[in-house]
Amino acid sequence: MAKLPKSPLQQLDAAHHLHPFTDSQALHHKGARVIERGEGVYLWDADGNRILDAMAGLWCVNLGYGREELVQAAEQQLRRLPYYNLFFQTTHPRATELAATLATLLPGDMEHVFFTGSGSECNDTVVRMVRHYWAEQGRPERNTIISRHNAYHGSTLAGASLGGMKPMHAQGGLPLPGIVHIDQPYYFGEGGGQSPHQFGLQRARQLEQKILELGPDKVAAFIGEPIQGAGGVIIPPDSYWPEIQRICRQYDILLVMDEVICGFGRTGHWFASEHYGLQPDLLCMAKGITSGYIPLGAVAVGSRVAAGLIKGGEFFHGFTYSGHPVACAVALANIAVMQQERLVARVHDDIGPYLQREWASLSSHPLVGETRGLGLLAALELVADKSDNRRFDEDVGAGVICREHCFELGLVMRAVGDTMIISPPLVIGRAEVDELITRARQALDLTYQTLMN
Ligand code: PXG
Repeated sequence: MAKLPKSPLQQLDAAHHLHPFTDSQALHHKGARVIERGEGVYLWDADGNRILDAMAGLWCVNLGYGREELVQAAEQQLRRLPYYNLFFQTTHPRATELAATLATLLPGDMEHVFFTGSGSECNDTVVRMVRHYWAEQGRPERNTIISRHNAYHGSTLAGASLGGMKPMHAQGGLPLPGIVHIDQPYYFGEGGGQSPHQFGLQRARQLEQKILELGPDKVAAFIGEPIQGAGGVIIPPDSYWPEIQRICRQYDILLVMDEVICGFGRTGHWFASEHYGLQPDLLCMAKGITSGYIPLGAVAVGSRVAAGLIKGGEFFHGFTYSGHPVACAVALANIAVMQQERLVARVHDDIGPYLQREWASLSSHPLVGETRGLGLLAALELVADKSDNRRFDEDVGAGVICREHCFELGLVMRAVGDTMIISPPLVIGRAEVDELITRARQALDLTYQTLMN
């Protein structure tokens, strides 16, 4: 591809800015893609191109761009109380109101929340909280946490350790001690000829094997995303989560659901734990809690752990920006809009099923081995041979080729290896879904031409 001259902003960026999850050398060669503005489900780049954002930023802009209600909430709070903290026996009205509002939306007996500034901080909080909880129960040896390969739980030391991303572990000697992994419930990639039901049970029972191998009295908690997002929108077979919950209960292991992506309506429920009939002990949220307009995270705590923490003296943990007042004000406004516009029901009954029906139509494409989805999450698998779902060699980079064609066509769709994924704003309309599908199909056609030439 011919190299275009870089704009002054791109030059400045290359000179001074180190980006997250980015190969800096490649970026310096090309120049960063500059996004300048957003409205609804669309973005505009510095060249004036309009792009349909089928990833809602990074799985977070659930109300879409340009929502005046959220801007107003932030502005009012900035004028009234731009900052105060929640440490040392203090609160401010927005944090308390948000904690109480979340308690009405959360599944099961979750009445308490601990605020953080991000999803990663939620998961660091989880590690410290479950170990503190068990220590206070007189069981400090219950400190190992079981997670899954190819999970994503963030980029801090604890988040990246809980995550199961091999390239992340390879940089800097992770995972931390006391964090171990079992296999993921990825049926398309690893089902190996079993029925989905059998495969789901088999992968869940790896948890039991791991607990027995470690000794049940050494295990503090199991953590999982209801649907793995960054790992490739991996939707477990229906048999998986009930079996995980059964095993956690049998061995008295705390169940932690990381709903940083799945929470706030993405699956057609406030939280995906409801979809799977789960009653977690802890639940992490971030991203959609403010539609990504401002950073905020929260760990919801069920009655058992909350009772232990409340009795257990001071928990020496917290962040300067835990429950930042402006973030809490935006979260309250975000939830109010979701309720006024009945967005969760809309995803469940209307736009979710519509998107899934249209998305499934892509399965007839010669490059597509499977489509899957729930609510406004969806994935498709690119394959070299549809008859036996043989995948492309890794060095072909089929997913990256498809992603680049999407960009050329004005569509943001992510590639995780050769899995193409979407997670559009919850406010997306039917005509916009039609446009998304049309562009995705065109991108698949162009990818086919590129790969077959
Ligand atoms: N848990 C889950 C399930 C996530 O998806 C985090 C925790 C960490 O959240 P913070 O706010 O610390 O980033 C995430 C974040 C991707 C991608 O490429 C996914 C995330 C973040 C950045 C990129 O899909 N998820």
